[in-house]
Amino acid sequence: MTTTARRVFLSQATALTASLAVPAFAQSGPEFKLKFASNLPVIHPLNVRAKEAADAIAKDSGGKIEIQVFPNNQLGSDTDMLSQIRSGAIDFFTLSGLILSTLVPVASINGIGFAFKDYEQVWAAMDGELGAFVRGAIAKAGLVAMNKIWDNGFRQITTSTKPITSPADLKGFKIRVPVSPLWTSMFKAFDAAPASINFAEVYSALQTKIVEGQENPLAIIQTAKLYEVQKYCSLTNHMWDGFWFLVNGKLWEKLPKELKDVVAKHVDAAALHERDDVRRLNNSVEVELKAKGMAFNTVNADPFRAALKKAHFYSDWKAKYGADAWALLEKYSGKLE
Ligand code: X2X
Repeated sequence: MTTTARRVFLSQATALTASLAVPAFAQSGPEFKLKFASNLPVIHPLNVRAKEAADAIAKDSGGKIEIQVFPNNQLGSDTDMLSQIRSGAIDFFTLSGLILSTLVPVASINGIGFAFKDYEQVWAAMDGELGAFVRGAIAKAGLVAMNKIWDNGFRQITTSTKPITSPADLKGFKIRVPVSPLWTSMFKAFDAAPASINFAEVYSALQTKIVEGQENPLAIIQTAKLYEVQKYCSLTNHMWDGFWFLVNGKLWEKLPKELKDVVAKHVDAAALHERDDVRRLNNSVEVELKAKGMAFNTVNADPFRAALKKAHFYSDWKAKYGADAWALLEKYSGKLE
């Protein structure tokens, strides 16, 4: 080989090696550029873990899937985002089952007042037959719910005016609730005055005193800084709430099997991490919230449960969900009526 020929050969070889070393995706860009949206602050574990899942999915799909994360209602309120996930304007969305119930009625069943006593019951139900039943109903509405529901937590009542110690304290009380018939019905059963407001508007509704109080898990009271506009926190644990990780149905059909597997694997793994994070936060954050000036009280759940019974809350909702769904709830929660 002459020197020139050798040089040409080497440069061709280098070019060849270089082109082999560059994965296909770097030349063509991702095949699926997708959007994930949520209503929670960027520092909430749900968004931290969703971002981790997005990174793992990008890597494991060889760059074929890119997921952009939009936290904090950047793309609109829950009501807006529910329309967007249905139309395909967004691809992934974490939504409380209770709010999803405006489209899939049975999806609110886990929020029945004082049903679950602890996380052991919650995960047995939601990773078991009750969760499977709800996911089946979600699928019929054209959305796909990943297997593992993400934790929001047991909900507590905060107020700017007084602690809630008994159902009597809720009489006429102006409380913000998320947009969901179950929430409204439950606080009406306590004779409160619930106002349906999307989370995007909650801080300002509290700040401007449109409502006196709201209810959310401690992790949200902390990460959304609701302590800045609320004084009292009453540990009612009145319901457990979780976020279904929803996927637009048409996108899911379109995704090849191996990419579906990559998405499901990382999203469900992230859900389990998020559950740990949220539980830890809910258990530890009380001290910080006290330091920020919130006053805490515990309550006895019995009179609250009795008030709901008296208002026919349980029997009315049993009739709405149907005996089959109700039996699945009670399988895990124990008898409620
Ligand atoms: O809207 C709420 O209060 C929140 C953040 O907990 C839900 O998404 C249900």
